[in-house]
Amino acid sequence: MDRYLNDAHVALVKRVRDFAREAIVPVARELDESAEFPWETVKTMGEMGLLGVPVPKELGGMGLDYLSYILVVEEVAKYDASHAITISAHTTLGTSPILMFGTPEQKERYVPPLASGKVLGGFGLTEPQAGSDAGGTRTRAVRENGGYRLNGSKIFITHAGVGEIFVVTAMTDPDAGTRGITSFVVCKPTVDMEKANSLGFGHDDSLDFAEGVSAGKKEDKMGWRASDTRELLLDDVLVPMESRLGEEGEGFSNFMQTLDAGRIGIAALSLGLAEGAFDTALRYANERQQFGKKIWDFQAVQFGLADMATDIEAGRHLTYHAALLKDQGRPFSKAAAMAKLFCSELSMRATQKAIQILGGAGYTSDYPVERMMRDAKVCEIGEGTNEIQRLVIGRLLICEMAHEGALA
Ligand code: COS
Repeated sequence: MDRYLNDAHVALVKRVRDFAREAIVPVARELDESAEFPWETVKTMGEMGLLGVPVPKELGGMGLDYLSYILVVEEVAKYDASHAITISAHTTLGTSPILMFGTPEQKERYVPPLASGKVLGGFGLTEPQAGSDAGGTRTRAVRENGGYRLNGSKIFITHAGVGEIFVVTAMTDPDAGTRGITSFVVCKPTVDMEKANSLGFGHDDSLDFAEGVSAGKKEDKMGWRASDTRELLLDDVLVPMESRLGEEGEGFSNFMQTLDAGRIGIAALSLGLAEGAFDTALRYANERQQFGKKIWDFQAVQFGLADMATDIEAGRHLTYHAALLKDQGRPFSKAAAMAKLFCSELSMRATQKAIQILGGAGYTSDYPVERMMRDAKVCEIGEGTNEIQRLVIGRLLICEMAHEGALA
């Protein structure tokens, strides 16, 4: 992977790997069982700068390129996907829309506490009636007293409980379809104030908490169990004009761009999961003896590992390539959808294969591969189902063909 990575990338990966092995590995299994949010390790990730990797230094981030951020998500996911999605949802979904579409005042106000890891952020898009059909939002924002009144509810929102700053979407003009959707920044206090106060992380008194924004039901999930997923309720929330992110009607196009970038993060997370499962299977195959020899010596096992390694190599090229395009300011929507599609399916194949190689041991929680398989499944669903990725790729292929035809 030398063609993609420089010395700084390699050093960053090593720093993250050392941290993950020392701090995340010992707690990952227990956190998965208890479905508790890992406040302590997330605080450390914030102190290390991992909650603001691609954010400019002057706004409290590390000021690194997007590829660095992708490498961080991948490396953390090798050890625990819940920690990786915490970084990913916070950075690409919570922080980047403000960075990309916010006014200078909004950036100054919200980005530093997010990027420095003082508080967690999230993105409120999905609703009971608006999932893959992201334009079907029912949440309404009506102009009132020089601001807007918001009513609606969002579901499956990462950090809706623990987080404090959210970008949410609402319909300002129901007759205008996707062009009637607008984004807003809303704040609410964390649900775990006691923890936040004891750790000195997760709460910022100076934020403009709006009456009526609250966390709803916590989801009991199959995977990503230590990440916080809940409803985000908007009950008669009055926000000032300055809370609007971008112009009225720009919300749909803006969150599509946010999702394009987020999908590279999910590709990286999936890739990390596949790599973690592969490493476990490789080590196990070299230790486990059957019929008087290491199971590695059986061709069936070697072929399985060879397939996994080949898949992973291909996924890495797709993911790093998409990140590189983004860093170079070139169009990357198709590359991001391809990376997300391929890597999420790869992570399912790799984690299942790893369980098969570990046999009965792989089916128990003594090894991380069963957790990894549960964590992998949602990568085929979140930030756009794989059916949506195929649709996005298909549409872009047709656009490209039409464009080439026009040039001919
Ligand atoms: N970047 C910028 N603008 C985009 C865009 C992108 N990637 N994709 C679409 N747009 C624009 C279009 O150009 C169009 O603009 P105009 O109104 O100026 O013509 C507008 O957005 C509407 O686009 P489109 O007609 O393609 O919208 P559809 O309703 O057909 O929806 C899909 C398109 C299905 C691709 C979209 O709804 C989608 O991605 N759904 C999945 C959502 C998702 O990932 N949810 C999970 C969230 S987890 S946080």
